[in-house]
Amino acid sequence: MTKWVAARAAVFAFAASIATQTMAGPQGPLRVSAAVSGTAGGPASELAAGNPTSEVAPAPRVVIPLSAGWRFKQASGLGAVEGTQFDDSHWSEVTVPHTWNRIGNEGTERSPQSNNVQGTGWYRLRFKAPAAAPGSRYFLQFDAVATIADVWLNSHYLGKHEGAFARFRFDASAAINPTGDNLLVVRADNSRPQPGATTENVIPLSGDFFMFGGIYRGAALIVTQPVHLDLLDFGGPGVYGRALAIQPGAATVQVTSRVVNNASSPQRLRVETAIADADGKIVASSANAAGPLAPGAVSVLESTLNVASPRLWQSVRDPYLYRMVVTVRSMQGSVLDRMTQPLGLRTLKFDPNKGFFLNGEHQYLKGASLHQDRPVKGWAVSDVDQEEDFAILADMGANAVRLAHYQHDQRSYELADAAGIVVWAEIPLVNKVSFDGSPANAALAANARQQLLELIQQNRNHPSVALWSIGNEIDLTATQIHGASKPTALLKSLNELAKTQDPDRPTTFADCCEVGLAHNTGEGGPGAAPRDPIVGIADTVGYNRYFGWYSGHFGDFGPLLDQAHERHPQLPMSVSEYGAGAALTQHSDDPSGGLVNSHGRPHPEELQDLYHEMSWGTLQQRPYLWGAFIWVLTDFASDARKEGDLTDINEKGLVSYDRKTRKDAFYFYRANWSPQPTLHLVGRRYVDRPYAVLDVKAYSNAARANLSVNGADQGAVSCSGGICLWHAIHLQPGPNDLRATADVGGAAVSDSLQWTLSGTPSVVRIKSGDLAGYVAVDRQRYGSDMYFLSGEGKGVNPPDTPEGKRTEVTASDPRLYDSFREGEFAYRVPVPNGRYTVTLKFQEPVAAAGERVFDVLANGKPVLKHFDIAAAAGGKLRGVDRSFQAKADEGELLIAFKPVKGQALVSALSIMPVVYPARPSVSP
Ligand code: GCB
Repeated sequence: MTKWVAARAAVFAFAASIATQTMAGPQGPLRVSAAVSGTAGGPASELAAGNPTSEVAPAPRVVIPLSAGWRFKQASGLGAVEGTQFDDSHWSEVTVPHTWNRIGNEGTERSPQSNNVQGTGWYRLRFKAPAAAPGSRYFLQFDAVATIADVWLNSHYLGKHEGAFARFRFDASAAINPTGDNLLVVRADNSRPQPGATTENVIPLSGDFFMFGGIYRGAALIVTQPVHLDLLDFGGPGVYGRALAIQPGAATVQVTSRVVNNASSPQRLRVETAIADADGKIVASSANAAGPLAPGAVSVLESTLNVASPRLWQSVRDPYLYRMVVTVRSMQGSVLDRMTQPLGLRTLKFDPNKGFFLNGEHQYLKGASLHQDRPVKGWAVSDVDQEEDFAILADMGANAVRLAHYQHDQRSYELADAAGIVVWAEIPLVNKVSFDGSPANAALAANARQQLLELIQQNRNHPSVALWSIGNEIDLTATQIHGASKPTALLKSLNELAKTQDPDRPTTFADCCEVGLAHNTGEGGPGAAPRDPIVGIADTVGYNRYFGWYSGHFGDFGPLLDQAHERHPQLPMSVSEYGAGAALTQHSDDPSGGLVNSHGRPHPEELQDLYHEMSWGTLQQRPYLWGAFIWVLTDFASDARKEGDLTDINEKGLVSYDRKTRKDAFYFYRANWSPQPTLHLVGRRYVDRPYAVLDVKAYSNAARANLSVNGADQGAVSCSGGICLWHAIHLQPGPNDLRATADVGGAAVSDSLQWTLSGTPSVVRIKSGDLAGYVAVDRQRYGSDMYFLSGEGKGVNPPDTPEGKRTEVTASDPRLYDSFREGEFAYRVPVPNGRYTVTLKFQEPVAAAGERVFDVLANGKPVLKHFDIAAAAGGKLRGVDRSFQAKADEGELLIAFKPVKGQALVSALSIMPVVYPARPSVSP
């Protein structure tokens, strides 16, 4: 069944998708390989015409990549650059994709090779158009230019595109020289958004990611016949599919095609619509005479086709793809245009109590968020780069991805379709809708609507896309500055727009700051201004929460999610972000030993492990959640960050920025999510160890795993929740070889690593309350806080204390005293039997003499009675030491701290064997 539903003049400024390789050469027909999606021409379309061979006639649409030969200069204030007389001979030669920015490096200082300058970059390209019949139409296509693009062809201004992430096209037919030289000039402008800037009304106004400038995705010239499928529909392909009904016996699919007549006379046409299966066999088709189409008209044709016994798109289990092929022919039968698009048949359901259902079957969406950048290349990534990211997701066992915080390259959505990864797609409406806390102005709202329409039109045919997200943490900035936040009107209008444009997909929204649930804000604190209640505007919600990282404790996560569920019993809910930073060179012996400086350094890798173990433990127990998305799959550039061992990088990735290192936490998820046999010893980068006795951990999906150290069997342990733990394993001084082995469903797996014990088992030095340990001024090495029972690790300077406001302890080595353990607590320190000198290091952070008094007991015997640090040291923040001897009989020393008044406290412990003076030699 086919019907014409509309015919009107073409008015849209931007449009369509495609990606193709098919070119008519002088040698005649080309043999082309099977196209995946978004292609013009190809075997399936020939099959649609009833021709089962792969010998394909030249496609009527020619797509010529414009990648090589560009001249580039990063400069503002240049004039007449679009003019043909302008001399660019001294400019750099570049290929597109290209960005001028470079940001994010190892080390604690910004690399001199960085370029974080945001502003204007100019691109110039000379090219010749291909031979084409008179009357042909010419379109310039950009897959993305950041952030604003102005485009001139042969000095004619073609137009402006505002928004860094979507594909856009301009009709260049009037400006092109079809037979001679052409000069294409593009001004890219990624100025930092601020009042008065060119980008002041282009979303995002802010965000924790660097906005790389340039023509950072592909560019192409497209030549079509006068009659063609619409290229100016918000970057969409001009052909859109929709399943009206899916039953086991048949699926009813509606294919909407937008046909444009740019000829000077009315045209009668034949439009063929076909659905091909994955092998290219046509399983449904219709053909209709259409028109006459008036000159300049865009006509919308709907065809309804039935696919018998449909094979469903079943996520990772069976991501089966059909293809829609629309062919526009003249009444004489010649092909005028053709478009192939992916089609996946599936149903989606989001239930507030039971979670997500794909084709009626429950699935917990387990995924990670993904940014699009890499070192050096920035946003100018290749298809191969994107393939690598999706391979990482698949290896981890994810079945979902949040393509944050903006529209990604087409290749990523295609990869998700093919791999069966469910996609959360979103527009870059991040952190705020205005600079002053007021509602979005009309220009910004229009830009957000445009970017939403582009996202939908360009990606609606991808079966992987399950949700359109209309914003991320859109009141975060307002919350932080305690200002008002008024995003409601804009969010409502975006939500309505998404639902009108695509009635088949739910909307969602990632929340930071709902009352009682703020993740990293002073929300609810003194002076907090009322904010719009925005959770519930979209059909579903995601909570971005970082308990145990930015704020609160791991244990807060579950109860607060339960409260949110109670507050919104009808709202399908997910966790759209949770994560923790991890530096590859910073380590902790016990990551629960101290407080993390979430916005600073260090960020021990082991804390990320613990964070994810605790968080996933909480999330998997909540069946009402429809999904959980780790923040974030890989490290990414953010020039606001100086964290861990990196600069300008957010290192919450499970994989390093260069994708070369999968951090330990990656394997925690692989052990939990993937059926692949997994066994991974944890702490592999923490090679140089301070303590001889420690717990060894592996991540595995085996039921049991075995450990050997230096060839000596340490026994098998049972693994639970992906974690296998061997307690109190002894290392020898020097190198130690650890090897774990297991059997996963009949497959033998093993993992090995080497750790070096730098000290000896009888010397133990512990820096209390410190996550990463310290090498003292006298070169003695203190491990991070370890062997403690109870108490709380703290610092003299709370995390996030600004550099200028840091307090120093007065001591010969102040750093040794700047952290502490507080409360009623003990240390159970494993040491070989013998006598030891124990030195305890103290400083009093806050109390006056007489306010904090405690006893210290060694193996139950008092060694310090009514100790008062401030009294002993002569005031606050002064280092003071006390030593005593104690004997270990059963392989350990138990040193207990018992409050008498206030809380007990210690900053460091040094345990050394008592050295007896050598017996004097007796001379005869
Ligand atoms: C968030 C944001 C994301 C940040 C992340 C973080 O909530 O949505 O853009 O990168 O937190 O690492 O703080």
